[in-house]
Amino acid sequence: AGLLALPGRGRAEAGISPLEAPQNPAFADAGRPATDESLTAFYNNYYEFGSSKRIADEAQKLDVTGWKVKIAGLVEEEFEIDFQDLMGRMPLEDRNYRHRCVEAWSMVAPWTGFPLSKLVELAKPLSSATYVKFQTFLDPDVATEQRATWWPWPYTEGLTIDEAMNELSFMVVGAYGKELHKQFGAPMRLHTPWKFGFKSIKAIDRIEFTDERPLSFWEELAENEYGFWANVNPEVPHPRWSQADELVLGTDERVPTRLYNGYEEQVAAMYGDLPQSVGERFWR
Ligand code: MTE
Ligand code: W
Repeated sequence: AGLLALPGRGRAEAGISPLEAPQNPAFADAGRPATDESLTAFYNNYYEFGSSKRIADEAQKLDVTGWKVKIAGLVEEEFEIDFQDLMGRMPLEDRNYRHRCVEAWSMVAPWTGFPLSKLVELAKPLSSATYVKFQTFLDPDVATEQRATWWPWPYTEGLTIDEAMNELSFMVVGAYGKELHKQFGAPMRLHTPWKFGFKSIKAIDRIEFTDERPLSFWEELAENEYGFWANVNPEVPHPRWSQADELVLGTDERVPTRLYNGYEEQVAAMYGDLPQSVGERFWR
C-alpha cells in the first residue's frame, strides 16, 4: 500500500489495499500494453469533482466506507446491499480493457471486477424489465461540482438488459492489482469497453430495473451530442470531435479507431437491425 504521487499531478489514496484475482485469459491481451498508472490515475473525467482532468486530489474526499448499493425497480424484491458483502458474493477476475473516450483519447486499463450479469442474476429482475439504470452518489457537500445546479445530477447511465447481460459488461472494483482509486470511481464503476467512456459510470450507489429507456446525464445535457447507444464507431463523427482515430495515452501516437472499439465479435449481434451498425443516426 504505497502513496502514489507525482509532482504537479496529484495524489492517489495512501493505504489502498491489494486486490488479487485470477486473470480471465479471454481478456488478457488488449492488443496494447496497459497504460501506466502514473498517467491514468491523474487524467480522469469525473465531473462531480470538477471539469478538469486533474481531479485526483478532490476525489479523495469521497468516503467509501460502509458504501451501500440499492437494487430497485422491476425486481422480485427491492433491496440494499453493503458493497463489501456484494463483492464477497461476486467472482472477481482481472481483465485488460481498452477504454475509448469520445474526446478521442484511449487507454488500456488493467481492471479487477466481476461480470455485470452476475449482479443482474443476484437482483432477480422481472421479465418486464428491459433496461438497467445506474446512478452515482449525490452529495454536494463532498462533490463540490454537484452544487452547480445546471448539471442534471446525479450522473445517470443506462443499458438494455441484453447489453447488461453481455459478457463484456464489467463491474470494476479494482485496478492495477489494488482496490479502485477514488478518481477511477471507487468503490464500484461500470466499464462497457465497446461504448464511449461516458457510459462507464463511476461510484454507483443505485441500480434500477425499468421498462423505460433511461435518460443519461450527458443525453439530458446535450442530446445532439450524446446518445443512449454511444457505441464506438469511427465513421460517425461527434459534432466536436472526429472519431476516426484516437490518441493512445502515454504515447504520441494516433491509431485508427475501430468499430465497437475492436469488440465487434462479442457485441455486434446485439445490434443487427439498429441504425448505428451502419453508421447512421448514431448519436440518437
Ligand atoms: N462517471 C461519473 N460519475 N462522472 C463522470 O464525470 N465521466 C465518464 C466516465 N464515468 C464520468 C463517469 C467519462 S466521460 C469517462 S471517459 C470515464 O468515466 C473516465 O474514466 P477514467 O477517469 O477512469 O479514465
Ligand atoms: W469520456
